[in-house]
Amino acid sequence: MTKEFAATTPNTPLDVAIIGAGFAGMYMLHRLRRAGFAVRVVELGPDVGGTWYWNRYPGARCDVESLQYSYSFDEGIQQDWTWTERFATQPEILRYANFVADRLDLRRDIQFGVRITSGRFDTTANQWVLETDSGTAIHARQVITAVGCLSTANVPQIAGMESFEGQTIHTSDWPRDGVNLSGKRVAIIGTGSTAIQAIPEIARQAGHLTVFQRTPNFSVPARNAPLTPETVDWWKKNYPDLRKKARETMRSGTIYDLPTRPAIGTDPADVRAELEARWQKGGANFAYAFSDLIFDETANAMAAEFVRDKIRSIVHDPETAEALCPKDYPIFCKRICVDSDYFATFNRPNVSLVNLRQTPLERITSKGVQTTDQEHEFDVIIYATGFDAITGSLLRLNLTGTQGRTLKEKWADGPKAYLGLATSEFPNLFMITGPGSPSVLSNVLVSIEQHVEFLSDLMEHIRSHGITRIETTAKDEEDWAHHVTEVAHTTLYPKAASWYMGANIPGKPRVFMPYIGVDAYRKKCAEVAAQGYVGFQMNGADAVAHASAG
Ligand code: NA7
Repeated sequence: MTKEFAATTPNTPLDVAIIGAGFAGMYMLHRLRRAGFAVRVVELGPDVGGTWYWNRYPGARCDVESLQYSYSFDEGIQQDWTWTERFATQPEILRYANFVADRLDLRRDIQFGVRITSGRFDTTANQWVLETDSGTAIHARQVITAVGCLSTANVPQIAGMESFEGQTIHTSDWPRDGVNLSGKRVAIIGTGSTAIQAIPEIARQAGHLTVFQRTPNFSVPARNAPLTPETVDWWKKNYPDLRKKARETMRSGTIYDLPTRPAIGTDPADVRAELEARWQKGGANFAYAFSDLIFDETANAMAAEFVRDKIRSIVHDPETAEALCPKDYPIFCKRICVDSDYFATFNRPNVSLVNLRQTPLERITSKGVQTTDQEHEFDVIIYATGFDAITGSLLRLNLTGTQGRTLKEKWADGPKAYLGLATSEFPNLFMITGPGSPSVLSNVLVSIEQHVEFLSDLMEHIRSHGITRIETTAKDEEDWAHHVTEVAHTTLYPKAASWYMGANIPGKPRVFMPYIGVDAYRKKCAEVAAQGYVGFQMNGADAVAHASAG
């Protein structure tokens, strides 16, 4: 039964409206409610879970180990939930989200099935007015977006798409009742992490699976396995230290076996032995084999060649193997994929690869996919074409700031946000895992907790000082954006045309969006808070003067 929510009005606004009920929105709600704020979450979907609610494609899993991809803020939750596999499946993660929502009784303050269609900041009342598709506006003093970084699908514009007479599915909007692929002729377009997880599973179900690949990806084996009770117990017992280590000392917010030496200067045989050991161990730990892999092109090339050799040794058909080998960008500069049997799947008789570099995709027909050399006929076409990452879901909110510009207009040349948390002209608006924060280059649960805790402290600060309007400055966000770019350019990341750069969306500005370094970022935020939230200008009853970070 849908709960009725009290109307908000300019005279009875919420203290805080949160947009999104994924892991970020859930924890933000819990923190603010506990601190006594009048708060409500508005969520488009019918239940909690965010990306894990929607991404139900076969094989969907988290590529961060489950014992680390979970909340740490509540010892009871941490101890009472038990993960079953090294890398959790989507259904298990969604069960976890529901477990937390039940335990903290979150749903009573979540309005489900409502889309924010637009929003504007009322400069007289110093509050946001969010318009919804239900026709009822939501008034709130502060708005916090928790819309996720990978939640607006990239549906490519391919001629003839609407003419296909079979079933069309995007992996991020997989039908909740599942899809019977048994015996069917199935196409999958895309070979990013999603497809790399889905392809082995779909190949087991489909009559025939044809993979349309434009750019091959680097992938390492997950070596997924059930967790033993001993492993789980050890983690639970040591959680306080382990969580602290992940938060404060790891670039990614995930505990990996950190490198002890650079690849350059190490005997090549030792380099290969170390890479082999990590390949056998499985997971993204592979990326941390040497300290210079992400900084030095020669070192990086050694790891890339190691993976290409693995592909060549796994895939029987030499032409297919070569087509699956990424060659034109450094390894680790697009998200490293973590798979279960991906490359071996191409040895199956019911799987074929179409190399779109050789025979480009021309259009979708009523029967299937037309490439430059032939028409391929299908019953189902699956688009595993990714997301309008990091900014897509923020821009879709259609928010207008104090200068009459929408966020999309303001960010026409790329997003600029102070600490990835706030942007000038948009007072009283904060973003969890926004552009310029570690977001997708981190264990996102760790980043979410850090943002939520920073923002709840900030909300308490402004409440106690009677602040009614808080806004960052153009200079502070400019300086931060410059710093984000500067840090990125100390690495090889910008050398790949990745979705970190916006390169997967035609017309999207090419700006490196995530901040590299969970540990450094956390320190910076703590300093900002300790200095009275330097970089934010605040006005209100106390008229507290806050200096600019510049
Ligand atoms: P990705 O990593 O963006 O992958 C999308 C794939 O779709 C990629 O192989 C693209 O090829 C391909 N693509 C996109 N548009 C087209 C068109 N028009 N024609 C052919 N192929 C196309 O998205 P994922 O969902 O796999 O992963 C995103 C993240 O979600 C992942 O890292 C996890 O963190 C969760 P391209 O490389 O552009 O040539």
